[in-house]
Amino acid sequence: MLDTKNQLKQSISKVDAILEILDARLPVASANPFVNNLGKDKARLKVLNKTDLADPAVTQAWLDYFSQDLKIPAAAISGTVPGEAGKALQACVSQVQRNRARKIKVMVVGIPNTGKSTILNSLAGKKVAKTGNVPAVTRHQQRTSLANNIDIYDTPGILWPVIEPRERALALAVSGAISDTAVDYHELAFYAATLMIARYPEFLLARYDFLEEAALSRSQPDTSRLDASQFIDTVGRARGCLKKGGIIDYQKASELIIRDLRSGRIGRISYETPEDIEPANETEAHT
Ligand SMILES: Nc1nc2c(ncn2[C@@H]2O[C@H](COP(=O)(O)OP(=O)(O)O)[C@@H](O)[C@H]2O)c(=O)[nH]1
Ligand SMILES: [Mg+2]
Repeated sequence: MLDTKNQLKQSISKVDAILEILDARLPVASANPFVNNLGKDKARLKVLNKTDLADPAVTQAWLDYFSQDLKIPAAAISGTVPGEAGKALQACVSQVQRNRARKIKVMVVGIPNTGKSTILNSLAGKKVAKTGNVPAVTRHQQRTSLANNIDIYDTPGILWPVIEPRERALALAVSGAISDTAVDYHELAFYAATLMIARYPEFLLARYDFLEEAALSRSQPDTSRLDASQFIDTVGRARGCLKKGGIIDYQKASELIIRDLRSGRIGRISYETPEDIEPANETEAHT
């Protein structure tokens, strides 16, 4: 890991600006903790990507938090929407003193699955990087020359071990940053259900119309509301995730819920808010 940190340090020292790609639904958990430190003297833009999947109000709160509280320029985009990546790049390079004779070197950093390759392809206007909902498809650093005298460097998405808080690791796993073979769906579904029951109960009612409104009503005391296990159980039963003898297949039910959440079918959901982070003021503390 020290090695990869040194590599990152070297790569950063060679470029003029950093385009830091984050998942808008989890902009702290999806950040590489070393970039804050290694990139602090560089022109940099925090790109909150996949905003189409995130809660718009929470995304706005993150933009305010980064740009006003932390004084780090930030932009929210959907890399899959034509033109949006270009706007982010523009905002990033506008911070660099331009010397027209020299190329501007921009490095794209980000953990797996945040959308680096999608953004790179959008900037290049053609397919230069492989994309996919599979972590770490980019293996080597590659350079792409763009118009406007800009060279962009794509780095492999390296995932840093997130040890705590546990929620951060779980948010990462739900986002797809961690290989699906390495995740425990039941724990993920429990985490996701807890979050959605607390913050997005109306989305759950709309998606899973067999749920009883009273069971998710905010006006009910917590004890009479559906808890995460009961929720998974109810979804499993209603959607026919059953084993022999009519026993709920928790694995299947959990996978179904995670698939629904990942695809955006439940709604635009953010996993972290600035309030979740601020009390401990941890954002920069890890670096
Ligand atoms: N909904 C949505 N999906 C996106 C967006 N950007 C990328 N993706 C998807 O996220 C997955 C990972 O993207 P990719 O570019 O391969 O990520 P990388 O691992 O960082 O290079 C792919 O399935 C993309 O289609 C976005 O803005 N919105
Ligand atoms: Mg990639």
